[in-house]
Amino acid sequence: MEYILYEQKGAVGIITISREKALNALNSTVLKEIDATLDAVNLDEVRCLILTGAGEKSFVAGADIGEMSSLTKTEGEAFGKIGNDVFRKLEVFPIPVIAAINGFALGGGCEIAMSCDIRICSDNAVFGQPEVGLGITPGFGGTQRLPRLVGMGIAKQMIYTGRNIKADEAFRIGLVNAVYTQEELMPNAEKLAATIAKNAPIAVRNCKKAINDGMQTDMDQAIVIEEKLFGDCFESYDQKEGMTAFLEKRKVEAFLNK
Ligand code: DAK
Repeated sequence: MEYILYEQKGAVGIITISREKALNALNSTVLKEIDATLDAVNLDEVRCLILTGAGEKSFVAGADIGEMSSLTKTEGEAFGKIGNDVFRKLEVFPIPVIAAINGFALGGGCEIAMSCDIRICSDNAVFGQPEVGLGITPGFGGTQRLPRLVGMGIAKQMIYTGRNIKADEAFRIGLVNAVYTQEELMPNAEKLAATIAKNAPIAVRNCKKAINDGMQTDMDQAIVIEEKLFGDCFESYDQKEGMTAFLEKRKVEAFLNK
């Protein structure tokens, strides 16, 4: 891989986008490498992923403007599809993905963070959808995921003005769950990932699916989705171990993902 580092620490996988010279901007190679990295994650061992950017300045400064500048309509659509496919793969990835946002998260950078399950950031993080200033709309899901996360009014204001916001404002509007110093960001991301990874993996995966699928439909159907995923946990080793441990007043020995 040219631009992606992948490290597995126990049950946690860490994907680092490493194209520091261009502030980790997403060109088509970066997008394809993220896709290939996700395909290679060992889902028997890894129970939570962290996505971050290399360096102390930028998470992802957007899609690569140099690469996009000369695209035709057809090429633009193809570029958009590569990005949308990989962002959607992250969003529906079977295990939770935490975005550890360590600086600029602009355009496609904000959008890739929004495709993750949970966002935490460092105090130097900057968020924004500046696309209208470049003559385009957000193209990697920003018009869809931002209003779902922060509400339509705030999302429209951010997208129509193209104005950037800082970490404290991102926290206030619910775009990120927590803000840490730069030094504390990754330790806290790993702590959060380890806490998730300790829980019953089938249950955690089913929670992700229930929330994702249920939020796209009406409550009557959403409840049915939940029922099925709830039922799916039963007869598993982990369900039996979790409940038996409670009844025997002992700690769970281990969840085995089966
Ligand atoms: N693309 C390419 N290179 C970038 C980049 C980007 N998005 N952002 C930064 N760089 C490069 C700079 O060109 C510079 O390269 P050199 O000149 O050193 O070769 C290097 O990174 C350092 O950047 P600066 O010198 O500008 O650093 P500063 O600290 O002065 O400023 C900045 C940092 C983040 C404020 C600034 O670099 C900046 O404004 N960057 C652009 C941010 C931006 O507008 N991002 C949104 C991009 S648009 C689509 C799907 C998706 C999208 C579009 C279409 N389809 C469906 C087709 C998504 C669009 C976007 O994300």
